[in-house]
Parts: sequence; structure tokens; C-alpha cells
Amino acid sequence: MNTVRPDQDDDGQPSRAQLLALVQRGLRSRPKRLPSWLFYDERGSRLFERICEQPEYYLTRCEIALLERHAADIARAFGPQVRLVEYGSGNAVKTRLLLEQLEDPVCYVPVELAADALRVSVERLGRLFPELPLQPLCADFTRPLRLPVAPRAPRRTVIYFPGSTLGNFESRDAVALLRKMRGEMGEAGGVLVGVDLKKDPAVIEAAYNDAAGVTADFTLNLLVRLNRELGCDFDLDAFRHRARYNRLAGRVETHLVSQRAQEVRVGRMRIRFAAQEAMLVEYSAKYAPAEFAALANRAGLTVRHRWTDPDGMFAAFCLGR
Ligand code: AVI
Repeated sequence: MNTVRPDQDDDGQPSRAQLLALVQRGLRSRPKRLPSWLFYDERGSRLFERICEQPEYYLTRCEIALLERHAADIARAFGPQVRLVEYGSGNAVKTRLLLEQLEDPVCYVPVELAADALRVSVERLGRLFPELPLQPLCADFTRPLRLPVAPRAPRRTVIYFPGSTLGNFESRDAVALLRKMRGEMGEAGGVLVGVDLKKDPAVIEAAYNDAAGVTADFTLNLLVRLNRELGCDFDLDAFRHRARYNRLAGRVETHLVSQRAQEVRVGRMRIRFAAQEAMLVEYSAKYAPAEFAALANRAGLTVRHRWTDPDGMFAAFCLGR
């Protein structure tokens, strides 16, 4: 659902025609579905930052606690003179905790499609690590990357993919992305990936249904975006956010549910929604450690180390060939 994005304009967003075509395709499929990367326009990215601060959304706090406790061990596992390539522009706190511990890092390569987000994170890290060469790459990390030439030969390239974002990919797309990382890291390289672990479903569901309603606003913002960018006429009061944990599939499935029978204009098409019809907008997969190891194996990668936060909620896996 996430992996294949169309080509983008300079601002990292698809053109109007591309967006219209992919939205019409998603709304004609049964069940209706839209890719979750559509959440992240400017407002959506800000709402996501607020989600990370909600008391119910444990993921960010636990991943930071994990790094506070284990960043030195993680850095030791990778050894000196690492080239660190991060998929996504990087949460300043997480990236800082890791970079602080790396011994004599060769360079840091943040890979991010949104040019503004990339610039902001590079400025921030440049202030924190004035000696470290920064090589920002404005690109879609789901596509093959041409990494910039490193300023000196690294001993190892490490692809860092924090935040449980891999959980937003369907498993075959997650395997394809891990396989791509395997190619980019080279023979001696490694992958460091943040993974949300299976736990009490009530705790997981609460994280995606915060009391302040920030996640609901984040999900509904997808319709705001389509109204603005495609001239659709989604009535925001006629759709509701629903996030449920599917135990069998091991993932949160987020839907926008139509509150009545209605028709919506999408370009020249009129799309019919039945009352209570649910449109799939996001998966957030949760893994048991053995399940994640099996996923990595499908991509030709092996778990070398695993660290968890003190409460055992979130894990960081170090993968190698
Ligand atoms: C970015 N990603 C890992 C988040 C998650 O937990 O799946 C996105 C999110 N969706 C709703 N809340 C947070």
C-alpha cells in the first residue's frame, strides 16, 4: 500500500494528475483504500509530531528511552567509522542520541523527500555536530538511492530506520524495502530498525485513539488534503476515524468510516459510499521478536542484536547479512 509512490515535484509531492489518478484508483478498489503516506502534507506532519507527544502514544517515548539506555551498546555493535544513512529526515532527539555515541562517524546522510523538513533537520544537527559531515539526500527512500560519495572511506554503512515506520508497510513491501537496504548497505554494512512489539491490545489501541483526538484529526486531515489539492467535496463531519487492533494480522488497521450513504466528487468521478462503509488508510504492524526475525530473513538479513526499552514495549534490531 505504501511502497510505490509516483514521481514527485521539487517539494516532494506528487503532481495533481498523479495524485488524482492514484486516489481515483484507490476509491474504485474494493474495499476502498488510500496509501498512508498521503497523511504527510504540512499539517499532517505537524499533527504527527503532536501524536508523538500524546500520553497514549508510547512508541516515541519508548524508543527514546531505549536509545538513552542502549545507544552506547548499539554504537559498539557497529564499530568505528560508520556512514549513517537515515531513512526519513530524523527526529532530532533520536538521531542525536545515536550520533553522540558513534565512534569517529564518517558522515550522516538523512534521506527525505520533503525539502523543508530535510533542511530543518540538517540545520539542527549541524549545530549539534559541527564537525560531522552532513550529506542530505532529497529523495524517496522507498526507491533505489544513489548515495553521495563519502568524504572518506567508511568501514561500514548503516541504514537507520527508526520510529516503527516499517510497520506502515504491508509485509511484502516491508521485505522489499529491507532487501533494498541490504543492497545499499553493502557487504559489511548493517541495518538498525525500530520496531513496535506485540503487547496488550488495549494499550496498542489506545495509542491510536488518543483522548485528545489528535490521531482522529491526523486521519481526517487526509480528506482535508484531497479537498484542497483535488477539489474533492468530502464532508469532514460525515466521516469518522476508526483504529482497531487486528490480533490475527498483528496490526492496527485504521479506517475512515462513512457516517451515512453519500457521494463524493473526485475529479470527474462521483464516488459512492454506503452508510458505515470503511475506507482503509493505514496499517501499523506490531511484531513479536521471532516474527520480525523471520521477516528480515525473507529479505536475506539476519538479526545480529536486539535491544528493548526498560518496559519491553519497543525494540531496535540490528540486522546484517
Ligand atoms: C509513522 N508511523 C510509525 C506511525 C504509526 O504508529 O503507525 C503513524 C501513526 N498513525 C497514527 N498514529 C501514528
